[in-house]
This record gives sequence, structure tokens and C-alpha cells, in this order.
Amino acid sequence: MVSSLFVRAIALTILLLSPGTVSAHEYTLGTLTIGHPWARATPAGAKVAGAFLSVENKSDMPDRLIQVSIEGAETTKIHQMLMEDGMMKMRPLAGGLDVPAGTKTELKPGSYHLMLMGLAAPLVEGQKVKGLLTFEKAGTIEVEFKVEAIGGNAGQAAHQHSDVPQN
Ligand SMILES: [Cu+2]
Repeated sequence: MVSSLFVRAIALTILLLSPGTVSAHEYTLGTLTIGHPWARATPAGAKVAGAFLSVENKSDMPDRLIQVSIEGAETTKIHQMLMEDGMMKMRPLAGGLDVPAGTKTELKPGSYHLMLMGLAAPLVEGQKVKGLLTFEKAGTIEVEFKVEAIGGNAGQAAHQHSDVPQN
């Protein structure tokens, strides 16, 4: 018979040892290291925002980022950017983002990114926003996105947007 106190003690221990609490804005999930999740601050009234991070896969097995949800956004999609008819366009990656074995995959402005849609409120620089990342094999981890300045990588608003999945 296991006492509920004992169960609670274990739960607490797991919570305290959970990877999200370790080093400075870097998270470990199995053999994956998630580096510096951040989101771009948005102007008032904006309903979409971009968010970025890196995933280093130290195992010899590929994994895949299949789902992301971020607090305050109705939906979050994993986008790629591609050149089409001379214009940069973004498209959701229907099957998720591959995280190949032994490599570091970067989501960054102008490349793969997370797209927050249906924002309840603007993202303000300095704010922290919780998110859940789900990988096909490694499972789910909670991370915190730091909201950073709007500037630096202009032009996202000018990019054409399509919700037609492409992989
Ligand atoms: Cu996008």
C-alpha cells in the first residue's frame, strides 16, 4: 500500500527535478536540448507573432517537433519560409519539424519559426510566456518564451501567408 503522502513526495521530487528548472533558459528533454525560446514583441492590436528556439538532438535517433501551444495564442503553428514567385512566403509544416539526429535545428527569423495566431493581448518586451512543446519521441516539455524587441528582423508583416500545409 502506498500512502498518498508518499505519492505526493514523489510528485514533488519529480517536479523539482524536472528539466525545465535547470540552467539559464535552456531545457533538457531526454536527449534534446531546447535553447533560448523567445517570441517577438508585437505592436498593439496585432493578432500574430513569431516565436523561435533551437533544438539540439544529441541522440542517434531523429525526432520531430509535432505540436506547440503557447499561452495567450489561440493556435501556434510550425512554419517554414520559402521563396515562391519571387516572394517570401510562410507555410505550416503539416507533419511537424524534423529534428535530425546529432544536429542542432534552429528556428529563427527568416527561417523556420513558430507562428502564434489569435493573440489575446500584445506581447510586451520583457514578458515571459509559457509554452508546451511536443516531440514525437521525446514527449512534451513546458518552456518559457522570453518576449524580445520588435526590431532586428523586420519584414515579417510583409510576408505573404498561406495556411495550405506543405511538407
Ligand atoms: Cu509564419
